[in-house]
Amino acid sequence: MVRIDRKKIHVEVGDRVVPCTVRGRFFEEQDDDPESRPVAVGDRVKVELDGEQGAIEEVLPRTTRIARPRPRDPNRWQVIAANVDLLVIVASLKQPSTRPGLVDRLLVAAECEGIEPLIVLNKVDLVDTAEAARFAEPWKEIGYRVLPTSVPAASGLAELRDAMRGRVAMMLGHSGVGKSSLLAALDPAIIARIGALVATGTKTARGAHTTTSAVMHRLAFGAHLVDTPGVREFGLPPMERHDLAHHFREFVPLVAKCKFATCIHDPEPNCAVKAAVAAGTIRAERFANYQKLLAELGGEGERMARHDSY
Ligand SMILES: Nc1nc2c(ncn2[C@@H]2O[C@H](COP(=O)(O)OP(=O)(O)OP(=O)(O)O)[C@@H](O)[C@H]2O)c(=O)[nH]1
Ligand SMILES: [Mg+2]
Ligand SMILES: [Zn+2]
Repeated sequence: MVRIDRKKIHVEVGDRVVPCTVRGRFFEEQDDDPESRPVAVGDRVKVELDGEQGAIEEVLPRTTRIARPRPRDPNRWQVIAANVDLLVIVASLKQPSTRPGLVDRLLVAAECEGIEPLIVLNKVDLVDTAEAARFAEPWKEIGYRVLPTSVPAASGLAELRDAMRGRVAMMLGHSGVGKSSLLAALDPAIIARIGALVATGTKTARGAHTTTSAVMHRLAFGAHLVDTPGVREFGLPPMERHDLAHHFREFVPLVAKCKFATCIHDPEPNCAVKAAVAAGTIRAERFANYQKLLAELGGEGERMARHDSY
């Protein structure tokens, strides 16, 4: 499923995109709000074709899901995209600037679902090389790839295509970091084919096109890419507090060395993670972001994460 609007669910079938209706018990819950339908962008579906149209009969099991609390009903989760296997976290240092805390939060979301993350630092034409390198270092040193890109300078695009080839990728990041611009730069034919920037966005007061719903695009070099609206807030996936440290990859080798097996690496004594922070082998900023996310997960037994604004 590549796109949903008020009336139809659009499904890629071979070389075409076919508008479909839904059928069967699975969809009984469906209401008018496209965001709340039980089929998500990226879902693999069984479709019965009838000429130019189709009917969805079944949604196949999902391998991964990127979800967030529903804006109007934060206790329920909404799947933004299914079956994604590369999460492209798009950041920029200027216009707008991205806080490292958002990158860490999105990394947790990716790690949690077993989705490979790729951090893209876009708009590097607006900053000097040293500044870009400083931003990237905390993630590079723990083994994440950080790819600098610039749309006007067309830099980093070939590397981004290589990383995406054969994958179902999804871009997440603040509004205005350049997700849709990257999409159009990766495959210029996309604008001619579907008018991406116009079709997927609305014009803001400042004249920019902002993406209003998640849309999956098939790119000519052999990849699928889900462009999403900018995130202002992104809730943690539901998890036990104890599990959070497992999604901070440089903590993982240490957690077994804490004195208490139930250690959440915050108040306890003899904590190997905190010792590493004190020794400087774990970055204080990463640990501070860990503590912030831990606080959001609430008390013992409380599984649902509150979400914080970015
Ligand atoms: N200088 C510079 N500007 C860029 C770059 N990439 C995108 N822009 C500009 O940044 C603005 C926002 O770009 P979009 O592609 O609409 O950003 P977006 O992330 O899709 O935003 P939302 O759809 O609102 O989430 C546009 O004016 C782009 O021309 C870049 O690499 N360098
Ligand atoms: Mg956009
Ligand atoms: Zn500990």
